[in-house]
Amino acid sequence: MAKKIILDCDPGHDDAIALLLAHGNPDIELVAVTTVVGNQTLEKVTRNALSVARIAGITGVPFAAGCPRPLVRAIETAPDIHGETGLDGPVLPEPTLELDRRHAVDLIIDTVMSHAPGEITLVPTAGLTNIALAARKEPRIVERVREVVLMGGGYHEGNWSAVAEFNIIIDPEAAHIVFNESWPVTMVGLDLTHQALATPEVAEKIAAVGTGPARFVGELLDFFGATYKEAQGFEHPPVHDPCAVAYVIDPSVMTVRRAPVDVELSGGLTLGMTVTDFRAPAPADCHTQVAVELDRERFWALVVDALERIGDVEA
Ligand code: PIR
Ligand code: CA
Repeated sequence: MAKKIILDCDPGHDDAIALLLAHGNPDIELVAVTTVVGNQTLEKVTRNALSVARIAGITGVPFAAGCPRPLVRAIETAPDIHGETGLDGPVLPEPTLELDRRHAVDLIIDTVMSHAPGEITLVPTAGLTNIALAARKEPRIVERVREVVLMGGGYHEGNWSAVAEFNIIIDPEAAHIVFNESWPVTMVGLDLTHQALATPEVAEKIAAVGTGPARFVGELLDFFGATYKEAQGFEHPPVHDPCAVAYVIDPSVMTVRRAPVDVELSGGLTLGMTVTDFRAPAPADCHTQVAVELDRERFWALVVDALERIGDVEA
């Protein structure tokens, strides 16, 4: 049976690719998409999500907008990487889907509570504001969710400070809530996603699919590749968010290690660090694990396969 997921995102070039992967893969059923401030303002990332839905041919899935700012901190966006729109590069079509009237937090709660325990997996690929608030508003979701597979953090790498990753540091209090609830959490962090580099060979395989959605991904990678080179000195851009979706599709696409993770809230230099304790043995109540090594070939094969299945979409 296909795994049911809620994708909580801030598109974002790699979020857009995560959405395409989730939609095109037969082992995933996308049951809701929610947005949150992150790479750009809530208004921009929500519009981007709806435009991507049109490009991908996603219909019949509720999309809802969530929190317009983090719990405590001021808004921080990433225009250096994702541009002024949050999805600079390709020309985006006017959205055709209508936004669900519910707040994302309520859509998450309604979806989890109306499914059987263990049915819904949460896949956050942005700041954790919506997820944290959902856990606080309806604590029963914590037991009911199958697992949380999130893109964020890292045990050795940072990208927004020496030790912190963007999705965690933009709302560290929310991340603290999510990592400290009792649900199983898989942290697909920078240690893993920096292995998912869109090399020219990858871009070639995607171009060879030859469809509208594949061309869209090519344009995303062109822009993302240029900004990643300029702003972060990467030869090829790391495509973070689809890695979390890939783990849900097939956990054997990466190795993971069970280890306690907590989020630093008071460090002078280490705010937002996902402090990971690798001392053995992991405590019996350890409910967190971190992604370590990616099977790159199989990961990219999943992305290409999803694009092939999506095919050409009537606009
Ligand atoms: C990527 C992101 C933010 C900043 C940079 N420099 C690069 C976004 C991606 O969408 C991904 O979810 C996560 N945040 C990676 O840090
Ligand atoms: Ca993201």
